[in-house]
Amino acid sequence: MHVIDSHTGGMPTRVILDGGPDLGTGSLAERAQLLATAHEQFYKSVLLEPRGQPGMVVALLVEPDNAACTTGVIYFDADAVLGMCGHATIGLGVTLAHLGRIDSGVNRIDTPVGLVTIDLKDANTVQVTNIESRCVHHALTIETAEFGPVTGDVAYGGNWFFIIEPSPILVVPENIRALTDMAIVIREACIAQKVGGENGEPVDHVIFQCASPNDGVHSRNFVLCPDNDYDRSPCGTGSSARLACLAASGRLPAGEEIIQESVIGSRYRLSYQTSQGKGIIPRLTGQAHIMSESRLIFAENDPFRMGIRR
Ligand code: PYC
Repeated sequence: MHVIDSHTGGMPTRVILDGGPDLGTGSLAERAQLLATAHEQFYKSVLLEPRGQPGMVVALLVEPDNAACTTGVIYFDADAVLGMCGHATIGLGVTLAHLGRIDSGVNRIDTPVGLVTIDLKDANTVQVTNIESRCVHHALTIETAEFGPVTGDVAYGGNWFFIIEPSPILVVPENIRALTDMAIVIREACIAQKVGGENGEPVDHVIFQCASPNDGVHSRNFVLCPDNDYDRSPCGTGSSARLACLAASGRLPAGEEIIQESVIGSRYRLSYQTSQGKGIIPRLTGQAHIMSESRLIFAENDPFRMGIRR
């Protein structure tokens, strides 16, 4: 299996160029569903240690539904197939440029949740225009046994987010363990209390949001992903969901650019345009760096060829 690894603001992406499972000829959404339901062993083996690393997301290149797209892609982490992934789309753009498959300028990418565009600004910088994102519930309170009531917004940015602002815990690297533990409890409470999308979609990510102490930076976040690890980048789909909430509450006008930083200090530039539908069209710009190009080997006699199960 031929892979290229990059990181976007510290968050790893593994692009699989060939060697994935046969997902048939259904729509991209159907192929993603088949990957989620019938190929769990495959996606765990590529992402769990020893071949993978915590937090890593795979971008599996597949045929697009839409022939006008440069490629189709299915994103997944060690625990779930994702609708979209912002940091991995930036990593994908830089990887395709590294391979000489795209030049500077705009390319369309097909994902299971819709078409996104990447605009390659230089060898490391990509601007992503995401799918329409929306805030579906404002200031909803859930109950948790450990932390009492917690209030947040439910929003969609390609994945489903519960966004708590201001964060009850200081968003600094020293608190990553405490932030992770609290976010897991909150996600479980959202699922148990059926807080999610309009059609019952479960919350799969939790965001703690706060002001940044750094000049010129609008805000800082901590994002919990489905694999119970945190996003080292400011999370592209999470930033999209948050932009939708800022727009819905009149806190950010269309076209105004802000800087969002992650808990480890990596940054995206964010803005949005209004859309015809209920939400907004987010735009995020970030940087990725190639780390390695390799072939993964899964020998029959390797006791950990399926990854170290957690
Ligand atoms: O950047 O959208 C994102 C993302 C989702 C999960 C990890 N990163």
